[in-house]
Amino acid sequence: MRRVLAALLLLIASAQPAFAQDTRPSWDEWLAEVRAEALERGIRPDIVDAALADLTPLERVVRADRKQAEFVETVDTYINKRVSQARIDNGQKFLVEHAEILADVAQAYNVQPHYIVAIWGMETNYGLYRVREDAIRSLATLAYDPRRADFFRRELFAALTILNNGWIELDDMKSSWAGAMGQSQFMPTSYLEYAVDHDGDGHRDIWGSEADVFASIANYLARHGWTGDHHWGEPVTLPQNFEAELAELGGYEGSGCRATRQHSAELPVTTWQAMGVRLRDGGDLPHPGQTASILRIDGSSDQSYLVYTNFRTILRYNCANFYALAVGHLAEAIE
Ligand SMILES: [Ca+2]
Repeated sequence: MRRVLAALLLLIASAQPAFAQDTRPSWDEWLAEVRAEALERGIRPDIVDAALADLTPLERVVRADRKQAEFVETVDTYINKRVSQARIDNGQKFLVEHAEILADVAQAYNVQPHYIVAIWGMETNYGLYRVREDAIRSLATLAYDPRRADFFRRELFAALTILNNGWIELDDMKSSWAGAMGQSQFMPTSYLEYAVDHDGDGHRDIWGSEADVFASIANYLARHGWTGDHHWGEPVTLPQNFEAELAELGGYEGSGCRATRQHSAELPVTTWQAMGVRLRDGGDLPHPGQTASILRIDGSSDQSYLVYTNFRTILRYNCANFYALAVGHLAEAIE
């Protein structure tokens, strides 16, 4: 026991950083183990060899991961930056350009075209922003890094499964530094679950086929509870006594992803109307037949929104209220 204590004291005294790093196997040892597990999971040897032989970690991926700042922006700054006039113009252009495929996808999944295009616009600026990293290399780097090793290891095996299924070629499997793939920015596990081959060529090509990109986004939304004739929400004003009345009606959500914890309980729109919630221009709340939550940004009463169930579905794509608000505003602007 005394020896353990001495060793601990020595560790504390030495200026070594995180000791998780010290106990890691070398990259080569680790990679050999990943290869063995991939084969065990039934990935074909030629796929394993092509994807993992001579693989080296990507230093800039780890740097990008460490740099992810918790930057503070107001909701207005965030939305103005991402819902720029140029992005609205492009969204309208692409909505017309791809009208036929979008109509087909919208019908198949019951998701309105302008929401599909808005998510595509937010994720990769309508595919104009090309993700450039090799997905396998980025994922392997982050799976070796101790910070979120388990998460990325699962994603790495999902990516190998995608290659094994022949849905995309290794050289075409590009991602962001964090492993989000293609124009719809799907992590490999989401891809396995939700990506769709809509143009019927045998590939779920979220990198190069607009039909597949649109159908994959729509399928993701549909499978997370999207209602095709509803929209995202409304900017509203709250009555003076809002917090006290809300407390009696169930208060805040307190569960789900980080963003939904800022949502009030979900109640009939008529209840909010009776409480004195109004549209920001003073009008009555539309859609009395729906249910909705109140979202207050930083507890400020002039940044409040009535959000319908579709808003929660957008949060399943990316659990950040600012993101979902930007998607909602962009979709409305390009409709
Ligand atoms: Ca396809």
